[in-house]
Amino acid sequence: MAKEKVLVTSALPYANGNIHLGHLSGAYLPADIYVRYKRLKGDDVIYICGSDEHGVPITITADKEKVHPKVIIDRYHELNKKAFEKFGMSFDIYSRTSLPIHHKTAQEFFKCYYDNGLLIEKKSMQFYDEKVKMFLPDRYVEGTCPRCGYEEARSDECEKCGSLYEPSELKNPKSKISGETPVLKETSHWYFPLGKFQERLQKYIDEMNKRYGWKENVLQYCKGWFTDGLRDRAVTRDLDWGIKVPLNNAEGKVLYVWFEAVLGYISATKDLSEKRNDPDLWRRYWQDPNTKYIAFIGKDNVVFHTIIFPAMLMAWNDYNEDKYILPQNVPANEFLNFEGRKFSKSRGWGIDVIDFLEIFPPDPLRYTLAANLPENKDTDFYWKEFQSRNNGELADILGNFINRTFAFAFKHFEGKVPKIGTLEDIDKDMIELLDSYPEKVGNLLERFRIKDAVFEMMNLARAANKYFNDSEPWITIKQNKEKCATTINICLNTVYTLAEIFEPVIPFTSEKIFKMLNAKECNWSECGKLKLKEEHQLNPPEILFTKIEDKVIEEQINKLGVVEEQTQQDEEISIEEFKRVKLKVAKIINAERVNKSDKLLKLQIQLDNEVRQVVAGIAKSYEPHELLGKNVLIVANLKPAKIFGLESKGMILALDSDEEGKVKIIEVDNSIKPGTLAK
Ligand code: B3M
Ligand code: ZN
Repeated sequence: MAKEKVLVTSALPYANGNIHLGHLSGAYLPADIYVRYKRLKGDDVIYICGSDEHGVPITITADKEKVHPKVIIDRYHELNKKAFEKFGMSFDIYSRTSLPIHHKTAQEFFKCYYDNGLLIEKKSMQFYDEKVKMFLPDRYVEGTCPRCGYEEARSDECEKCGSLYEPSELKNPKSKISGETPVLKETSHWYFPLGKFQERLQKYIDEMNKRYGWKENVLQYCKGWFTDGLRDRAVTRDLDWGIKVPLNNAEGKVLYVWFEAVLGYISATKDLSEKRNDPDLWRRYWQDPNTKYIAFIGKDNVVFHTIIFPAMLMAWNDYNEDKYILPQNVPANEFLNFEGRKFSKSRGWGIDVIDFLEIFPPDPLRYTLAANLPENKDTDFYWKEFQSRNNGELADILGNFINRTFAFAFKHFEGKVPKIGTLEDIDKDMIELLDSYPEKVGNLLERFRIKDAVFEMMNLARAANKYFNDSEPWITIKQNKEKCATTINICLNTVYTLAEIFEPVIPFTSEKIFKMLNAKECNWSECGKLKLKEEHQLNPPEILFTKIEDKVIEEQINKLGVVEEQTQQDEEISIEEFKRVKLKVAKIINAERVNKSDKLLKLQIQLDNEVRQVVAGIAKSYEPHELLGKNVLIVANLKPAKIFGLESKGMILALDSDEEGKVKIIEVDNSIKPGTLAK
């Protein structure tokens, strides 16, 4: 097969925090597995990544710590680079968007669009925080999504439903700096006319999908945006931290972080060219129509990689002789959750890669994550699953097979590869199976079905154990040494194949196995063949996997959520203050939905000798009939309010929402008389 030229990128993580396991599953591990496989195939691959060091995410973190953004990016760039290295990420370069080469590249793109009259200058109303006297871009404002009603939506983008909108459309905006309601104030920005590219983008995605099969989740996201219709997007922001807008009249304005971050892939490749002293390297990938460009990302970044970045490249190509290639595929993953909930640093939920690798080696983590990638739906990391994948699969299946094979070879054949003799059916079947594996696994990896590929890899180890058992070398060694030699020869060759086939997933282990075999990894086309020559000397076996004890896992589980108690310090109040709140038992005697609201229920509740109406936001958690006759706790002396035009007198107490957004009302035993005071 002809060699392919492959350019692979993984999303550039913001250098404002540690990489956690969720990041790995989304955009990094799958890419690394793919890249390692392509390299083994002998394809011409480069793998590009780096830190995203501008934008509001960085300045928010800097503000919190009261330091300059540079302090933040330097710290996290180094930490993340190290974490990735330890995890075995095989980037050709891990660059940074704060480098001059990147600033220059991004400004060139902006200038190209500007000079050719593509950008539109528009005055618009932007949120402005009068207290701190600054415009509030992006994530400095939080509010309710104008499309789906999600209450923690960003100023121009909703994480929940994925819509993009103008800041002025956001409902109930709040400044994240001062907590005040910001005002809208006029400012002027340059806009990229995304709408002009809609038809071409649709055609591009259609064609790529037809030729290369895009993932259904990615196509669905794109379809959503096209249906809404693409609109002009501001590519500048009022902020000091970032890449200066390369125009004279643009004081205090920088390029919008997403506009420049995607170009970071290109400048990182230029950075690699410089480091390798090969000035044209980047052009050989980015500007060769034969390059296969695969962009690995998590689902929250889809629009930027399937619509905005391609449109930017198309626009460049319209005006320049040196033309860029577009992504051939964008195999975005869904999210990995942690023990049933979202990763959350502030709640102490989840674990950073750096911390993980202090306790456990990288390969068991790589294997566990790979076996459970969120390829088509969100998945979860569970500590118990990690333990059982390590103990029950890596150690008991893969490790065990390699151990018993080596133990046998050393005990009975002086650590040398014994001679292969007459083949029986069972041997032929095993040899055939080995031979079929590279293609089987390769086909899956080519189509980004990494989880399935990993499953097949472990199946080969399962089949190998069965072959060993069924061949009974411990019996044949006494009765028919030639047959025993054949078995062990095939087993050693199977070890070789396993080391090769598993290399993309557990590279550190494969390296150890190659050392034990005293052999090198070969091209993928040689994988699965019987390559070990008779009499070849092996090295003594090493321990490949260590079992993880229950108590080690329990220790980790016990740490979950601990930060919550330490950092969330509640404000203290006096007993008098508390006594002002009248908590009373009330019986729900009627409940119905509120017209046009999917959140609210209208309840009639009975206190001692009074019936009141309360409007409660619990419609997503309870059907009206479930509530009838229940005794609940209410705040009885809350000021009456009008909710959705309905009078509401009091508030029903409920426990904070769980992961699905469901709340639980606080029920009181039915024998308690309504109106009873709680103290
Ligand atoms: N830094 C968002 C993220 O870390 C963003 C990706 C940039 S890719 C060019 O999820
Ligand atoms: Zn939304």
